[in-house]
Amino acid sequence: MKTPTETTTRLRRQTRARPKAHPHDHLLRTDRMPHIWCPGCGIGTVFGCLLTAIEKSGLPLDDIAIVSGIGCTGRMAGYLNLDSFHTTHGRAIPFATGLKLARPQGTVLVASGDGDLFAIGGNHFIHAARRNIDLTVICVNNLNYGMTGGQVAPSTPFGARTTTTPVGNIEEPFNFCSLAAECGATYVARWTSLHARWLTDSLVEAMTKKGFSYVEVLAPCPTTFGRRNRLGSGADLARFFHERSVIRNGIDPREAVLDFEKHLVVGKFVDSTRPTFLDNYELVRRREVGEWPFREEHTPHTSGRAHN
Ligand SMILES: Cc1ncc(C[n+]2csc(CCOP(=O)(O)OP(=O)(O)O)c2C)c(N)n1
Ligand code: SF4
Ligand SMILES: [Mg+2]
Repeated sequence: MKTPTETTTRLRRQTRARPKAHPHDHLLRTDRMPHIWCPGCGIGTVFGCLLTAIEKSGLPLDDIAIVSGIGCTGRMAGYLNLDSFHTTHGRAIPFATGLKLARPQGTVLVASGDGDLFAIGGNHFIHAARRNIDLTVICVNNLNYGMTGGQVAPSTPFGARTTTTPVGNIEEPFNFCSLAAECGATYVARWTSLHARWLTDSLVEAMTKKGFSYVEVLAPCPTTFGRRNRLGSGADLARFFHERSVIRNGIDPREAVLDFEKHLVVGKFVDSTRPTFLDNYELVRRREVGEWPFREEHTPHTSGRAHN
């Protein structure tokens, strides 16, 4: 018979050998840990919200695929224990479009950075939104190219310093939410990485809704953007975004401005319905569309606002 000391030692060893599982472990490729994200980076918070949203959505895990491009955010797909694809820079949306068209019953998510989705991949974004491909696109907007050392991006605020704009950015950035809405996205929302509950709810809504959904998250990149602009740690940067944020659900996305001096507009801006690419494909395939030019039976898309 073992002495109490021997039993305690054995139990300790067992506990060490089998660390307590995290409730999300089954969604993770734990063999890929530790992840590459820097301390204080906002991507981890967004990733956590995405894991919770996947659980909350009730969607069968075998039916969800996630696609990323290249960048720090682009590492998300590779850490998820789903059908996940880490594709080439800027090409996550065309890859995801192919998946959706080949297997329409599946849910296809895209998670990538502001540079990947709106610089090299910008053309794919606008056409996927116009076609209303049934995808959920999650953009971690950290205002720069984090992975490659902090170059200017289409999101970098006017005057901000980056490695390629050392004395200040001379360009005006895009308002991605307005762009998405103008191109025909049927769900558009923006949060900061500290709006965890709102963000999680938006992700659930977006992934369970039919049509092109866009969810943007303003997130700190302390290592490249924050340091160069003397904005402090990741926590300081997250607080800087959160303190300036104002929730304006249902506002016209053109007015959902990111003014870092005054206020950063967040909220759900668009929640509307129109036929998806596959709906229209079926109509045309079955020869159920009238002869062009149509009369009253055809309704072109108009950007719909979210309900408060
Ligand atoms: C064709 C091609 N061009 C350039 C690169 C280099 N590159 C890798 S990631 C990246 C930008 C990443 O920025 P973003 O999408 O904002 O992601 P973040 O790292 O900020 O999350 C670039 C330019 C590449 N991998 N492939
Ligand atoms: S470089 Fe920036 S975006 Fe990339 S992991 Fe570090 S803090 Fe995050
Ligand atoms: Mg970025």
